[in-house]
Parts: sequence; C-alpha cells; structure tokens
Amino acid sequence: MSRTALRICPLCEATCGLTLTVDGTRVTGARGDRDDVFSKGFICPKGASFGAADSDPDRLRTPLVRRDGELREATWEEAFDAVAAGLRPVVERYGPHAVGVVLGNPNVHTMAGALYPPVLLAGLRTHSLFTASTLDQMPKHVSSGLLYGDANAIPVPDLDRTDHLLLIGANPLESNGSLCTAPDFPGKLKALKARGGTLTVIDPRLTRTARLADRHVAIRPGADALLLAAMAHVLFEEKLVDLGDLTPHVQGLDELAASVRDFTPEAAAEACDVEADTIRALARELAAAPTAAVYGRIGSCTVPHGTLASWLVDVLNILTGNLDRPGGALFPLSATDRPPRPAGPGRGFALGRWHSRVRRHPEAKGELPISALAEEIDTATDEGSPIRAVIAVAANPVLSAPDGDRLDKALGTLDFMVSVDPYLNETSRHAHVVLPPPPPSQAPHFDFAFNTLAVRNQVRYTRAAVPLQPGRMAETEILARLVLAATGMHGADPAAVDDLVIDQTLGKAVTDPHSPVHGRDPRELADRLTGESGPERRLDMMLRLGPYGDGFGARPDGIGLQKLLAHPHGIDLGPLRPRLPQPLKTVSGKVELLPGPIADDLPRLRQALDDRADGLVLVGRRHLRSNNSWLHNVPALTGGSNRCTLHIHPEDAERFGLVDGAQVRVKGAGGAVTAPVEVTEGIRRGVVSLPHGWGHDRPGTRMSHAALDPGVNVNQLLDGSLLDPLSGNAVLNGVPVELAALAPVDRTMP
Ligand SMILES: Nc1nc2c(c(=O)[nH]1)N[C@H]1C(S)=C(S)[C@@H](COP(=O)(O)OP(=O)(O)OC[C@H]3O[C@@H](n4cnc5c(=O)[nH]c(N)nc54)[C@H](O)[C@@H]3O)O[C@H]1N2
Ligand SMILES: Nc1nc2c(c(=O)[nH]1)N[C@H]1C(S)=C(S)[C@@H](COP(=O)(O)OP(=O)(O)OC[C@H]3O[C@@H](n4cnc5c(=O)[nH]c(N)nc54)[C@H](O)[C@@H]3O)O[C@H]1N2
Ligand code: SF4
Ligand SMILES: [Mo]
Repeated sequence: MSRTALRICPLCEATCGLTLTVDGTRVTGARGDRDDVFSKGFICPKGASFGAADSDPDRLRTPLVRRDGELREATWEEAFDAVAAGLRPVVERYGPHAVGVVLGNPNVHTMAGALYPPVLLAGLRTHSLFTASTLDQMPKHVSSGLLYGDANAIPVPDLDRTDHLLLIGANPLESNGSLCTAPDFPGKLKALKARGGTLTVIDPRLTRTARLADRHVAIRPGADALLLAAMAHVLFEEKLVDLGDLTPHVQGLDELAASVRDFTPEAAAEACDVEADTIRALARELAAAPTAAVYGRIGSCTVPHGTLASWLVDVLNILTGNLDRPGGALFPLSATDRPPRPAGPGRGFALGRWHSRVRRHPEAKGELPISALAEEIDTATDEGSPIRAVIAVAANPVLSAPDGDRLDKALGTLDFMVSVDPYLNETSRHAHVVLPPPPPSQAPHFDFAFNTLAVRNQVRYTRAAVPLQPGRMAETEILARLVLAATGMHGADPAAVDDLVIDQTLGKAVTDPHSPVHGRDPRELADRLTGESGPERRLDMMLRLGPYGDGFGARPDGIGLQKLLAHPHGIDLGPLRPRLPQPLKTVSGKVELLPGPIADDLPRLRQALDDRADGLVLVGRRHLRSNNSWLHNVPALTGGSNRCTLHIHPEDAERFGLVDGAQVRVKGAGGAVTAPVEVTEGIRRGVVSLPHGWGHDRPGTRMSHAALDPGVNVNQLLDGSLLDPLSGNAVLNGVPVELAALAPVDRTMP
C-alpha cells in the first residue's frame, strides 16, 4: 500500500513543496504540491528525482570509524567515543583554534545545520571557521554588513511585481535561484515579460536565462563592478538619481557621487568589452522603469571585485529609489527572525576582528577564507598552532574549493577529522570518523535560512515523511552529540543541548522590553513549548517569539508550531513590505552609502579600468540536474547535457585547433586537467567554461555511479591565491587559463 506525504525539497534554494509517494519506507515518487502556499505545485527534474536521491544505495547506513588505517562500520556509541577521544586532546593541547570547523552548503538545507553549528562554535570558541560562503555569497554579506550594519540583511528582488529586472551573473533557469528564494523562477521571469516588463541579463555566456532576456550583455568576466560603477556614474551625470522615500534613511550621497566620477562609461567600456552607449542605455532603462530591481549572483560574487560588485548592485537599487519598495528589492521578514525592534543606531559591522595565521587574511562574519584552509593545516608559523583536527559538516572542499590536491594532502595529515556526511567522498574519505545523517525522507524540514531570502513571506514545516529507521540517528541528534563530544561533555544527554539553548533564549527574551514575553517567567514559558523533539521545541520557541508569533499567548492569533502543523501546506504571510529604517544596524542608523572599507577598495577598481587582459579566461556553469558535488551519484540526474565538458566558442576552437569531442588540456595556476571539448556559440570569445563539483576519481570513495563518469575538478586550475580582499571569497570566475589540444583519439577503435 502506498501513501503520500508532504516534504519541502532540500535540493536547492527554491524550497518547493513536494508530495511524495511512499511505499513502505521507500519514496517511489515525487510531484509538486499544488496546495503549497508558496510553490503552488512547481517541481523541477531534481525534485522529481527526490526518491532516487533519497534511496541511493551508496548512502552510508552506519557510522564509520578508522581502525588500523581503514574505515570500518561501527556503532554510534563507538563513533562518538572516537570523536571525543580524537578532538579533546587537540583542544586541550593546542587550543581551540587548532580545531577547524568546515561547514558546507547542505547545512542551509537541513534543520540540523541551522540549529547546531552555532552552538558548536559558541562552545568551541575556535577562530578557524571555514564555510562554503567564501566560495559563494560572502561578498554580499560584507556589502550588506557595511551598507546596513547587518550582514544578513540581504534585499531580495520583488520578482512578482517588478517592471524591470537586471540579472548579473545568475542563471536561475538552471540554478532555480539563489539569495532569492522563488519556486518557479523561470515562470516568474516569463510572467514579468507577459505583463510588459523587461529582463536584462549580464553574462559572458548565452545561458537559458539570457535567451529569455530582452537584452543580453556578454560582459568580459570579472568586469561587472566596472560596468555597475559606470552605470552609477551615468545616473549622477544625467541627473537620474531619485531616492524617493529612501532620502531620510540614506547618508553619503555626495561622497558616493564623487567616488564614481572616474568611472565613465567610456573609461569602463574597454575593460568590460561593453560599448559605452550600452552602459548608458542600461542606466537609463533602470532609471526610467516604474519599478526595477538589480540582482547579482555567483558570477558577480566569485570574482576579484566581488564585494564592490555586490555593493554596487544595492547602490543602483538605492539611487533609483528601488530599495525597500514594492517592485524593487526588499528585505523579507521571516517567521523565525527576531521580532523587529525600534529603529535606531546599531553597533555596525566590523571586518578583520582576527586574521588567518599564515597569510593574515581578515575574518569576515566570523569566517576565514576556505581558500586558506589547506595552508592553515599544512604550514607552520611562529604564531599559534596549525589546524590539527577538522570537524566537517556537509562539506566537500576537496572538490568545491581551490586547489583540492593540496587540501587532499593536508587533510591526510590531520591528527583527527570527523565528517558528518551521507557519502564517503573526496573529503570524507580522510575522516577518522564518518557520521551519516539519515536520507532526507527521514528528516523533518524547515527553511530557517531561505525564508529570510524569499520573494514572499511565508512559513512551512514538514515532518519526516518516513519514520527514522532502525540504526539511524537524526542529524539533529548527531550534531547535538557532536557538540557534547567536542566541548568536553561527551556522554551527556543530547537533549541538554536544546534545553541549554531554550533556557538562554527565553532568559534573554524575558529581560528584553521589546519582546512579547518581557517580564514573564522563563520556566513557565519553557513548559509551554510543544513539539515531539528538542529541535521541534526550539522551532516552536522561535516561531512564538518571532514577528508573527503568538508571543506565548500575548497574541492569540499568532503562529506557533501547532498552528503550523495544522497548516501542512504552509501559511502565507503576504508580499514583501517596505521595512526601512527598522532593519538598519549601522552606527549612524542610516544606510551608509560609501562605507570606509569600500572607499578604500575603490582605487583597486580604478586600476582595473586599464585591464586589457586578452588571454583566455575560465568561468563556471551549472546544469539543471546537478547540485554542486554530490548528485552525480544519482543515475536519473546524470547523462545527457549534464557533462563535464569545456565549452568554447567556435572561433576560439578553431584558433586552438579543437573540434567538438576532442580532448583538451586546460592549465591554470593551480594545476591542469583534461576534458572533452564542446564547441558552442553560447559562450563569448575568449572565455571557456567548465562546471564544478566533478572529479570523482579519487581512491577510497564510495560513489559508484559518479565514478563511472568522474569528470575533472575545475578547482584544480586554481591555486587559492586569488581572493576578493574584503570578503575573502575565492575567485572562481574570470580565471586565466591556457589550452593545449591533445592528439586526437581514434574513435574507430573499440
Ligand atoms: N569552480 C567553482 N567552484 C564552486 C562553485 C562554482 O560556481 N564554481 N560554487 C561554489 C558554491 S556556490 C558552493 S555553495 C560550494 C559548495 O561546496 P560544498 O558545500 O563543499 O559542496 P556540496 O557539493 O554542496 O556538498 C557538501 C557535502 O554535503 C553532503 N550532504 C548532502 N546532503 C547532506 C545532508 O543532508 N547532511 C549532511 N551532513 N551532509 C550532506 C554531500 O555528500 C557533500 O559531501 O561549491 C563552490 N564551488
Ligand atoms: N541545478 C543546480 N542548481 C543549483 C546549484 C547547482 O549546482 N546546480 N547550486 C546551488 C548553489 S550552491 C548556488 S550558490 C546557486 C547559484 O546560482 P546562480 O548564481 O544562478 O548559478 P550559476 O548557474 O553558476 O550562474 C552564474 C552565472 O554567472 C556567469 N558568470 C561567470 N562569470 C561572470 C562574470 O564575471 N560576470 C557575469 N556577469 N557573469 C558571470 C556564468 O556564466 C553563469 O551563467 O545555485 C544553486 N542551485
Ligand atoms: S526547483 Fe529546487 S526546490 Fe524546487 S523541486 Fe527543483 S530542486 Fe527542489
Ligand atoms: Mo552556493
């Protein structure tokens, strides 16, 4: 007998509601949940393969513990004993910074990843935190921190209402969107056009998204900050600046005008390889649109001027009065956000509160650049200890970060490493202990992160679709036990971790005059929490304290876990609304248009006006059926056009003597790889593209399908030295490479 169960999809940021078909304990089908208040039935091929990804036979079923050099199956008790025995001596002997914590992308797609790493970090007090954010969106956090005083205050384009959308370095038709949670992003772009709006796409490749655009600008990779600065220049020069309702909330307009004076379209045109007239047209169209939103993603972040580009995206929204207004870019308000406090000056955002040991990279948002992880392990200095133990949760930096070969070697030298990961892969193969979470069907789901980035305020929760199977441990419990083992409390009840957080949070809330529970007894509040597990009780607490919450009875109509459970398809909380000045936490209490660190970095951008690099550069790409490094093991999601090939323009192919299907040697600062050529008009001249997350040919892994067509690791072309200095974000796009044709393979041979 089959049944259905609801489950929010964890496979990308769109967070679609799925209706799963479950046979026994196995998910045999997935379709879009038509009643989902947010996704309304949308599903993509990845979500449709939820069952195949969930039941992958290569997923680990038990913990693995290294004995006599080999990873062997073990009990949970043995595994956590080994974790405590491995980590504590390192902390005690070398101090907390000798423990590196590495957090990968899937943490933003699990409840465990949202609820426990902050407790782990608070308990360990290590400065050695590395996450996928410095391969991704750290520039946006830094620009938000500087502009608004809050690194997590990220404005989201109002896709459903805007009249004009300018997409920079984003390909939502393949990625389904990022830092902009929108189920059916493709449908929303089509709807924008259908209501008479315009879409502009800036991308060196003619992507599926670019094909939808009214205007596609094939910019030279890495030059977006110049183009955007030139657009800002035009707005000032042509008196198109109109802050509208933002005026009282903004400071530094004159200083900003002066700072972009040198960036004329004429000066920027050559470095961007975009005509000055086009740059002027882009600026005028933005200013003329009744409402407009500028939005930048991976291609604008993972470049040498990533923070400046991210800052300029918001600057353009501000100069045209589009920040914080319907149809522009607004700040979402999620159900688990802290309740809004009255507007006023805040503490601001600090960078560089500590530095990495080897190359002295400044910390950003508490993190060090993941590009520096290998050297922080393998290089001794006079100051402090190298990293000797690593806790990796949902992270595969051997493939996702620059120079995987060096990191691969470095991880092999650690005193101890633990990976929380469902797979034995390129990174987890180095662990002394691997702790596998259950497949997603056996986990509940709540989007703590993506609800704060959603194009509509809404809240949804799905419990596990399949009961936790014998021998499995919930990832929330795995991480709670890991916290205990790492902080010297091994063996304590994991529920103590949740109780501690609940006590601390409620204790603070009752002393906060702006909290709905001000003055109440925290123990009485804790007793009122509902939920069948520690994580559910924490969710209930956050919802009830949150901006839409019931305030533990103070607002009887408000939300709590029980109300959410009574609405299995979610609760719609309405369109995004203007919120300024409330979200601002800058020292001035205003949007600080030209923050000091940005002003200090502008001379570097001014120098880039003279860049005339005419060598070949590399960019990445994503395929609809991929997800970074870990879905290549699902047969339904591989094959066809989802291949690790080098895209190259026909003219470049001819120049290098390359034909479709030929093998080419690609060389970069960090190494060389060999890949098949795919000649395509869909990429500009002078640019080649390889996707990331491939290179599944290392020994000791257990991903049998992925190993059949391993592809190559594009990040081996990088040496990890190229960073955006303000954010520490790796430069993954616009990287110089060289090509050499290999002798053609004789295809007539068997
Ligand atoms: N060249 C290049 N490199 C890139 C990028 C690029 O565009 N170009 N993109 C970058 C970006 S944006 C990102 S976010 C990073 C991602 O980098 P990573 O986060 O390091 O890589 P992922 O492949 O997302 O997966 C990390 C690990 O999570 C595991 N995993 C999957 N589901 C779960 C789960 O439920 N629980 C746990 N504990 N583990 C799970 C997977 O098995 C995998 O080992 O890659 C970056 N690397
Ligand atoms: N199918 C699928 N979906 C995913 C993922 C996946 O791996 N596969 N990964 C998820 C993750 S972790 C993330 S962060 C998001 C990312 O979401 P997106 O940012 O939408 O992802 P990409 O498809 O990498 O799009 C980046 C685009 O930037 C272009 N580009 C490269 N360099 C430059 C440049 O210098 N300037 C400009 N203007 N453009 C440039 C590239 O050609 C590419 O088309 O996707 C998420 N969704
Ligand atoms: S778009 Fe993303 S969230 Fe929606 S079904 Fe596809 S992978 Fe899942
Ligand atoms: Mo990402």
